This record gives sequence, C-alpha cells and structure tokens, in this order.
Amino acid sequence: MTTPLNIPARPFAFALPPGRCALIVIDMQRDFIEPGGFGESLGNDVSLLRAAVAPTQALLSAWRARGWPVVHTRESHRPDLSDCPSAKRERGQPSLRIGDPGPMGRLLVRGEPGCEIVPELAPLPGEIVIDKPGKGAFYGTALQAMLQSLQVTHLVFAGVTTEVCVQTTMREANDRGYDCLLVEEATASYFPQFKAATIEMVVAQGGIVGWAAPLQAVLEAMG
Ligand code: C5J
Repeated sequence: MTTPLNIPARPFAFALPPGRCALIVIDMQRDFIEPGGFGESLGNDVSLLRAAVAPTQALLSAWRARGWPVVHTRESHRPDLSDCPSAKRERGQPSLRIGDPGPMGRLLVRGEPGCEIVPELAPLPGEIVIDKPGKGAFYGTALQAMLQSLQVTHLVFAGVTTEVCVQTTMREANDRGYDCLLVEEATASYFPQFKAATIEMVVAQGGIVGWAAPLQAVLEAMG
C-alpha cells in the first residue's frame, strides 16, 4: 500500500491514502450561491457562499491532477416532486417553494438552470454526480455503492452549506466507517457562526465526526 500523506489537521494529523480518498463537493449549485435561487428564497444573503468557490476550485485542480476520485452532489428533486416530502416543500414562509418557477427555472428541480453546479466548478466527464433528495448524500442515493466500488476509505469535504448538507453528509459517512476531513476555506454558510460551530463540533472529542484542516495544509501535503 502507498504511504499515506500526512496532513496537519485538527484534532490530529489526517493520514490520506493516495487513490483511496475521494473529494466530495457538496451542492455548489446556482440555486444556493446565486441570487434568485432556493437559498435566497429562504431569506439568505447568498453572497456569503461565494468565498468557498475559489478554494474548492483549488482542491478540484489538485484532485484532478492526481487522477483521484471526485464526487459532486446536487440537492435536487424530480420534476414531479415525487421525491420531495411535503414537509420539506411546505415548511416556513419562503418567497418561493421547491418546484416553483424562479429566474433560474424551477427551484431545486433536476434539469433546471438553477439546479446546475456553478460554472467555475462544473463536473468533468467521468466525475460522479449524485442527485440527492435529502440533505445527506447517502440518503436515497447510490453513493456508498459507488465509493465501495472505487475502494474509497477516506473522504475530503468541500461545499455548502457547512452546517446543513456538508455536516449531514459527514455524519452519514462517519457512521459508515469513512474517515472524513473538512477543508475549512472550501465550505461556507449563510451563517458564519454556524460554520465556525460546525468545524468545532466535527473535531471535538478526539474527532467525533472527523477532521478539519486549512486548504494550504491539504495542498502542501499533496505537493
Ligand atoms: C440547504 C444545503 N442549506 N445544501 N442545503 O438547504 O446545505
């Protein structure tokens, strides 16, 4: 087996096995990051999420240069909304609900412009794209089977939002036995205090959910 890369991280170094570690980019969709989408319909300042785009691009470049597995996820629903529980669609008082038409098409509906990943981070041919109806990327998807077929044991996380879909997926992955590292600059929240709290929750108690590291530490370890 190849020697693991040693990444300075919290709560202690993350041993990344080359070729067995996938980069998981969570929900970097126009609907969350651009005005007129789902995120804004909930009353959020979507500009706060932009900060994660360039660091995620840097991670993608590093992963692609090595030829390691990349997984992109999209929070999305079928056009007939048969995979969207009414509790999810009806909750709260948003200006638009999932499936309603907006400036970027129907919110969070597969095939609509707003549901696509932002152009800077567009998936390349051969990269896995998971359409997920829930917050976690393992729920209702073939993600685990795909990771198993690639013999992936470790996951590095980027994406939005830190405390919702990123944290949910990290917890799902942790329960399935994956070692998970969150890259701090490559994730963002509409609530910066929730991002900070999530990082602390992940690394607390000896890494109860996983690890966190700055982008530079990951890039330097990867050479
Ligand atoms: C949310 C997500 N925040 N991708 N989705 O509803 O975190």
